[in-house]
Amino acid sequence: PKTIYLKDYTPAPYLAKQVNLSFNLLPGKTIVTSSVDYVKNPAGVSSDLVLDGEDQTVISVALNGQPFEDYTIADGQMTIVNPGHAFSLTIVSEIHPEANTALEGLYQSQGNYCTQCEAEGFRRITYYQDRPDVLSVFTVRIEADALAYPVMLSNGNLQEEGMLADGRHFRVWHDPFPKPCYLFALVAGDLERVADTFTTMTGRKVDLHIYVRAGDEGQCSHAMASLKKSMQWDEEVYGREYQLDLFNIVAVSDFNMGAMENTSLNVFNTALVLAHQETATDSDFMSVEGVIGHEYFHNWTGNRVTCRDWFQLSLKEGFTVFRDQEFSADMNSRAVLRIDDVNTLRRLQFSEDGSPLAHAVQPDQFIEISNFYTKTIYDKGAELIRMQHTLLGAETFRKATDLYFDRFDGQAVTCDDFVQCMADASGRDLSQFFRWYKQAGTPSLQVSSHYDASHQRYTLTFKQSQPDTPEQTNKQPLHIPVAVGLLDAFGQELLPTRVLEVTEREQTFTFADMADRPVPSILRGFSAPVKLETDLSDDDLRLLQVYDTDGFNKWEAGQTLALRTIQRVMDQPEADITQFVADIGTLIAQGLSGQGDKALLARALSLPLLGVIAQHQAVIDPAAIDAARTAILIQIKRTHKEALAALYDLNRNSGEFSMTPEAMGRRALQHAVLEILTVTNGTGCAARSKAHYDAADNMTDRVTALACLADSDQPQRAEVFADFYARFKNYPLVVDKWFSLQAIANREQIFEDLAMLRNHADFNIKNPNRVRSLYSAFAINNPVKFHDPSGKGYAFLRDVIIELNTINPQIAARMVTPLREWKRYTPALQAQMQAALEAILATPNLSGDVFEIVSKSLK
Ligand code: DPP
Ligand code: ZN
Repeated sequence: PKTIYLKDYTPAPYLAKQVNLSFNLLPGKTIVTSSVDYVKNPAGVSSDLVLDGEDQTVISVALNGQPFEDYTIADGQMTIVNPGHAFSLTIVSEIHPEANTALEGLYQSQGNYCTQCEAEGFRRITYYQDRPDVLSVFTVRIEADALAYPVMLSNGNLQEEGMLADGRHFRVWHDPFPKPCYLFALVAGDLERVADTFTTMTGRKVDLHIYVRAGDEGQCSHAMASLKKSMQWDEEVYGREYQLDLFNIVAVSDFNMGAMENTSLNVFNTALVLAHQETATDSDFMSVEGVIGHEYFHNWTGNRVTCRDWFQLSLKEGFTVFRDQEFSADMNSRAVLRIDDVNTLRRLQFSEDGSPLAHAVQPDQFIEISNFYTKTIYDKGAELIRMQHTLLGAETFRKATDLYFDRFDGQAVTCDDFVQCMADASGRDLSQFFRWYKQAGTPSLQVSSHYDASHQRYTLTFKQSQPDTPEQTNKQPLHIPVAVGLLDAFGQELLPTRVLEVTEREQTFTFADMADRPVPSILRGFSAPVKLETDLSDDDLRLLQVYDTDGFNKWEAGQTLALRTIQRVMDQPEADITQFVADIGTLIAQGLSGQGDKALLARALSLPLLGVIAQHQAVIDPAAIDAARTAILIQIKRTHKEALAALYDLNRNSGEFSMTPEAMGRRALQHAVLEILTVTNGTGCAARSKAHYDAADNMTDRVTALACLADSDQPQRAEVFADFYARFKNYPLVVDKWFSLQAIANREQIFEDLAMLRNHADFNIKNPNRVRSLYSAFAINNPVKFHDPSGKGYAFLRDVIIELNTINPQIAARMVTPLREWKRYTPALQAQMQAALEAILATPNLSGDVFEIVSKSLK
């Protein structure tokens, strides 16, 4: 496998003026005819036309209408030496979507045809310059059997349709906006349509269509409502209007990723479209809203302005994640969303940044770009945009994005171009800030405070440091926005939030006229993706936990106290934790008094997850972390049993099901309380969980009950899991939950359970959702058993990676993630993880995807 470098970028030798594609979808094969008008690119450095193509048989080639054979094909590329200044090239090839299990290019999902071209799937459809900086106008003709494939879609507007002989029909689609080929899409199948409309800010009517399998129409209303909200939000917040008359969403069951933003024809994993209270949890509803928004927002950030090359992936992904996060924050509770996003960032992105796979938001090199759809590119990338928003302020940030769209609409640009717009609109120098894009690793930010009573002066001193990461050492200091507020000893706010800009390795900020020592609330809203180390006392944290005006830091103070307590118990199992347990009692009492936001209280009552705690450990021993965490939960339960039971009762489901933030908060709080009440897994715990299940009128409550029963050996466990399966066996997305909830069980029989699930009639290695529901759920969300000292957990994952290597290399490579941090574990676990990685590396015919992740992990 070959490494590709950012520094080697050169403009494409030829521009594609227009692309005509014709698909003849036949039983057992598909014939693709591509006719492209090329002209030489004045900026190009070569005069050879080099086209990418894979997994297809070329039937004929014609140059300017004449049969042409003077081309060579080698290593996935067709080369034509010096074809001239302007010419048309027609290539006819044969592909096999029905045999495509990699789910890249054109493939079938449950008998329907669909495409996934990002990043490099288009080359599996036809020979083309498969790179995002070649933009062209596409016209697409699709022909298929009219009965089997009544729906035939591509990007843009329907131009022509008609019947043909032998019961076949055709449609022609035209997208007038030039686009890179990764945004091309085609769908053909037997699907039902849910329709609505949206009127844009200039009064244009847009038809909105969601296509799903027959029977799923009743699960589309949330997605449709989310789409309309997204369109309106983008107009209001960014002044961005949708440009075409039609916007399609198609839901498919077999999909490598979450969803894809193809121009006017978004293709979605069903998991991110379908949502109904009976079959989807509150968190599923939130994901659907967020991802519908995300893909819609790509219309401007990704499609209208696209990436020059794949090193710029975060240009569109980081910005679009930031946009979808802000959209969700505006539609729901901002503090809750921020807490959940930061939890994910810490658990998954910080761990990536600390692993051999650490890479910059704008990386310098890759082997397989599909391996770079990472938490770093997406979520850290979003944090970089958020910091620019913080540094500029909302108003100037908006001016900068206006400038960005204005300057680059219809172009393929770089992250540098984006930041330059931020700099130009604000008049600020952001060159130091740009280091965030180039330096991998999570920075540490140490803060120490000093109060000088005689001068009534308070100072905060920050020290930043950057860890070494693969191929990067001696990093430079970053430009870090630190949002700070000050409280007095009674919890009154002395100084509302202000943004300190830390640019030096060590830097002191002074606050004058402080009659008493204040308590600082530092990094409000998590204003920068750093590991903050403070010298705040437990008492200071306790004050922030109760009084901070910043919802995020209020929660964060409690989490820091929890982390300190967990560490104390890990160091000394008999440690006195009565103060911490009493503090939890105060939170419970608040809940009983009916004060405060329930969603926030739910999060305050939840101890940090094992994956977050692990980030604070020099050597990770999952069983030891779990033992300490569980011991604390047991003490909380024993101490506050009655109060917890009362809080549970107070938040019982009363009346109609509702999706309001208040109702979701109530369910989340009940979940958090039930989790503590059932931590000992005894007979009473099982009875409680079973009762919760029996009273449930929605999927959130059912999943809560199953999660609380998962670790149990009581008879209710089997009863409830069996009932759940029987009720929902015809809903694949719910069956996924059934798999996952068993895979996360921390109990003795887990390896027998895993074997049973693997051999279950509903398991399907070719369906990525099902594979994730078993293997990712186990390896990521069952850390104790995944890291079982026997090594059985690693072997289970190793075997599926080897099996998937030939079936679906992208998914196989993704599955390696839980092994990549192997060097951080105890020596005994390390050795077993390393052995699993080496066994994978020794597999014959290893795909480039898996090779890259495994070989880099082992370095
Ligand atoms: N570009 C896609 C997305 O993130 C890839 N799945 O929306
Ligand atoms: Zn995206």
